[in-house]
Amino acid sequence: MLNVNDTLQEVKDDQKFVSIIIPTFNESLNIRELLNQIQFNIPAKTNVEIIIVDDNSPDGTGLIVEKYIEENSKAPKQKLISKNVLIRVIHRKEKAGLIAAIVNGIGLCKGKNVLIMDADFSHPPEVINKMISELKKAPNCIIIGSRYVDGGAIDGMSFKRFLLSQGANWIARHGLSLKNVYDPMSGFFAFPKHVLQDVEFNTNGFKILLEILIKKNNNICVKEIPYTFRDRKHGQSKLDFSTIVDYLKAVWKLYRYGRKSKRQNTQSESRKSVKFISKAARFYTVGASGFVLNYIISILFSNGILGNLEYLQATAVGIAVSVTTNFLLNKFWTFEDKNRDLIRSIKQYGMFVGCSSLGILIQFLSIYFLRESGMSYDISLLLGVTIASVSNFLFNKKLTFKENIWE
Ligand SMILES: Nc1nc2c(ncn2[C@@H]2O[C@H](COP(=O)(O)OP(=O)(O)OP(=O)(O)O)[C@@H](O)[C@H]2O)c(=O)[nH]1
Ligand SMILES: [Mg+2]
Repeated sequence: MLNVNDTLQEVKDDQKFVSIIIPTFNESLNIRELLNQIQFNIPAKTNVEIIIVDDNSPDGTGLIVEKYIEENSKAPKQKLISKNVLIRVIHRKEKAGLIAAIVNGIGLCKGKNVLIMDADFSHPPEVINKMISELKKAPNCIIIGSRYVDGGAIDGMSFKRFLLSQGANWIARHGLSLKNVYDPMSGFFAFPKHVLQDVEFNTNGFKILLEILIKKNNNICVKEIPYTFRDRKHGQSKLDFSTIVDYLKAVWKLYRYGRKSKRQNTQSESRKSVKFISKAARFYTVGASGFVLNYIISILFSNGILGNLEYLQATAVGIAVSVTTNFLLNKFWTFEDKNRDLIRSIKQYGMFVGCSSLGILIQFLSIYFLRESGMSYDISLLLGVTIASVSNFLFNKKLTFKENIWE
């Protein structure tokens, strides 16, 4: 069970202005210096509580903090480091995930506001001062330390990590419709505790801010202040393949949450990104079904079960049947076109065949140009098929079913 060191009498009823919550796992080389620097950067006369939430770090991070408190307390057994700063440690039994650790810290903190940061110096303590003053100016806003607004930067991150971070950020902003937030993946942010009223955390992810923004239906004031993210000072990253899988699972859960709550509010799905993605998913599902059908029909017409055609004729029947079923499924299911007028449908069918042929031509040309420019055949083929499938979808959306591209 949790063992919470909150025995200090001075704070029993005293609400701090802000609780700085720092989850730790194996941060023994960073934690002392971090605690020193945070205290150095707290504005005078602001009552602050620093809570370290440690998941029983094998390198003794939790115990190091205990010792730090003991050495620096004003009096024995007190955890008050200076007149306005108190430090506490929450010792958790085992490593049970970052969001769980942070939620645990928030549940036990005494601050009116909460500030979350990492322990590895990726989040510079010098910015805390600015965040606290923003909290004072905008008491109902989430203040986000942002790498992606003017003045923000990333320093010393490996190219692979940079790509992962950019990819994850893109997915969050576009897939979850958070376009007005530039750094929804930030782990460095502050907010008034009341923001979390009626927010229930249920992803097992790494990015608690993302979950807060989605659960507030993106309907909360957000202020981003720039900072320079630096690679961790000491110690090892906890980011591994399972973190990426957890992230994708969390995004999927939040995506469905957003869709459900939007439906409840508007009775129908109105987010353009959601419509676009769901239509693309249907279009490619239809394409896959056509591929299977094409194969089965061609075989059945060549081996005597449905006919005894020459292989080229059997292939032509397979193509004709699958193009027709693809068209009908896309018309009535993918693009939900209820109009059954025969002439209109025949025209649409012609356009569908034209767009599909254009897709084939685009595939040939892309592969030709990529291959001739020196790229290997397998990569050229992969890119060619991708370009052709995307253009096939977009052309049919725009030209056959007369929809705007982005909806
Ligand atoms: N309590 C707790 N803290 C964790 C856990 N995983 C990571 N942390 C802490 O959360 C913060 C962020 O973790 P990092 O390992 O720095 O993750 P990252 O910033 O994505 O990756 P790097 O900076 O490359 O290490 C650090 O302070 C870690 O010590 C966990 O399971 N439990
Ligand atoms: Mg880090």
